[in-house]
Amino acid sequence: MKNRIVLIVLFCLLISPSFAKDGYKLWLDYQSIENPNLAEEAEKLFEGIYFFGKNSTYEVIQKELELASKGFLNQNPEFKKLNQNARLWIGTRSELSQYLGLDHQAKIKALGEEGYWRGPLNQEGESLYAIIGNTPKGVLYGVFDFLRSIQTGTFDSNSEKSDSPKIKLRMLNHWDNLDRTVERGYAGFSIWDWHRLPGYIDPRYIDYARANASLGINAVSLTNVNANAWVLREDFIEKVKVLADLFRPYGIQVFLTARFSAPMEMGNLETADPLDTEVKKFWKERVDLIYKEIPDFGGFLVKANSEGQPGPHEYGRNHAEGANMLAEALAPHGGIVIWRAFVYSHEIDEDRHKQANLEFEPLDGKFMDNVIIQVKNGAIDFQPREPFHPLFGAVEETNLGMEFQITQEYLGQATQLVYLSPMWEEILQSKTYRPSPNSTVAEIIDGSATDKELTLMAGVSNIGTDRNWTGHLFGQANWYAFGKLAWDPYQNSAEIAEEWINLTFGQNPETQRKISTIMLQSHEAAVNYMTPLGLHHLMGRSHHYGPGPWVEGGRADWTSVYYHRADSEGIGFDRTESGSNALGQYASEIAYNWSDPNQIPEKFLLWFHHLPWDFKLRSGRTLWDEIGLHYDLGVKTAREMKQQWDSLHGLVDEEQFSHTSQLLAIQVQEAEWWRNACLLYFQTFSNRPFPDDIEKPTGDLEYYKSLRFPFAPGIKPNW
Ligand code: BDP
Repeated sequence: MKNRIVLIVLFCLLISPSFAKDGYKLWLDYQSIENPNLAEEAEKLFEGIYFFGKNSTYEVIQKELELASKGFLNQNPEFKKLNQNARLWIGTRSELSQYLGLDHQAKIKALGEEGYWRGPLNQEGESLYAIIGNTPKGVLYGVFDFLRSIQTGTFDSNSEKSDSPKIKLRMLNHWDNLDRTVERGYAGFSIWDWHRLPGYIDPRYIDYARANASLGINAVSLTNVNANAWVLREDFIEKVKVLADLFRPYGIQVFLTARFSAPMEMGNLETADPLDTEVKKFWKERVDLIYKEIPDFGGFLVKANSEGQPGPHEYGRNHAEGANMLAEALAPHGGIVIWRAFVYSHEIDEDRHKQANLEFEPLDGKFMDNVIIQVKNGAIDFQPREPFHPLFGAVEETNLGMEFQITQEYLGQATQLVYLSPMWEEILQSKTYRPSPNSTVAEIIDGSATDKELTLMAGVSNIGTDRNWTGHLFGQANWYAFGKLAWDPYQNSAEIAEEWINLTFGQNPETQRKISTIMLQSHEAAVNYMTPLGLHHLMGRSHHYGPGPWVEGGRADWTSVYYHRADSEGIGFDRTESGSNALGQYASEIAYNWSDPNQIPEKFLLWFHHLPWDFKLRSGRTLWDEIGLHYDLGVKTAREMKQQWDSLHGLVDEEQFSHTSQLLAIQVQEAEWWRNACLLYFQTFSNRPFPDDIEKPTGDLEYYKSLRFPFAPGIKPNW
């Protein structure tokens, strides 16, 4: 009997999935340290930890150190008294002031509220290691960075490091509905279990907070921008309070989306006019009520007068009047309004590209100081590649924040491996030429070009209830990279990838090199097989997943054909002076250079120009041939990515391997689908043969047109 039990246990251990990596631990998987010297150094520190104070943030740091010590060294850490040989000192600058020289104190102070310093300290001949912030939050960031350095094998007890964030609000925007569906969410349901809150606390909330804090993400808005007024009800505020209380020690502030018509839906008012006294009173009371429960509530994120959402325009008021009304209610509590510049309405007859600038430029200087205008990275809508949004640089008096989309709505959702950091980096590094000739988007976002302090980078979350959080394992890399760029928008995508790979797949150089190659080419590959050379908005209209360059549902307004404008002569959207002149919304240097099809970067060619099929590109080939080549190159790169990955069999964990390998196989098929559908369709206009050196598109255009995705995640089925 006993033997049988032993056998069963052994068998269970052998097949136990607990050894496999299911992705739940994200980049916080504290694995046993292989390097003996590093293990010895770490052991010394973990055996003698001293906290210079007591607060809820230090409590969560203590828990993190316990987890880390067990993972790294298979032992519990020891928390000591100062005179008991404590070697790892943890505290704030003021708590440690008597041990720090004046210069050292000044150096730490200069790092600001959220900065940290970590490094060796010599005390009476004893060598210690200290992690010091100006606030407990800074300490928390320092500790996570310290742990990361051990994970990546780069920790050196003799060297120091200091760091501080360049952007004030580093924020995730969840597009989560109260019924737990997630708009454009591809990783299961919403992690906010509203039904069981406030009584039940899902352990995921804590792991979510840990993951964010480890990256320096310090704000989250919990609910969909297509907002539901219910979240402002007392019973929901109780639920939100529980989350806010859990996140507070991790330095994370909670925001909610505010539905502009809430005074009518909840307050029984006849109007939501922002200048109406009763409306103002409604919001003031609601805000006061929230702050009673959540004293550090962040404020509201608002989508107004866009895609059918209510807003001030209904009452003949503008965005500033709408935003300021909310800002006035929030200001006494230190709260802010994040007002979105993504304004799409069918009422206007202009190029959709121009709408945000048309509505917001005239309001420059009219927004209160506690309002930030949150601008999507490009003027259309999170397309696989967009030029930067012309609002960056166009206004000087207004706080501008960046909105990136982490969830891959238009980039293969949670099925395709697309590392988004290079796309974000391209935007951040773009020269705006305004306010000064050398300004870049990053400098506007971090306030250095505009002298602004209230700065923001937001990312539309890709997180859901899937065991691995993001659906595709590599979706984690996008969450990770977003956090890193929000902390420092000048970081390099290759370095971020390298760090994430190290934390996720370990330190084998061959593995690292191959995965890095896959990641760094993945975005360009997707652009090539979806929307090369500045084409955009070619996806199917409802699901935003596969190709749909044709008119769907019989309406041509603002569908793909509106954007690509293919005809027998040529293809592309003329946004120069002879067309919509959206180009005129950029700085004159850009408008001038890009209005010449021979000068504009070819990646934006058809975004701004309608050109003949035989137009000659820099390669000497015709536009038609180049389009074909790009689509084909996208497919070839997807195949290479799959081959590279498959060569890692045995080098990465089996579960990670097979998850990614299967998804890459689908990605290859879908790249082919995009190429075939788009090229066959465009050929009906160009009437030209495909270039000789590409694999010829196969399949039946009518079949591609007939494909529907009624059950695609993230959308409500359109019966
Ligand atoms: C579009 C999405 C839509 C969002 C909208 C937005 O398709 O679901 O509501 O953006 O950002 O890309 O408000």
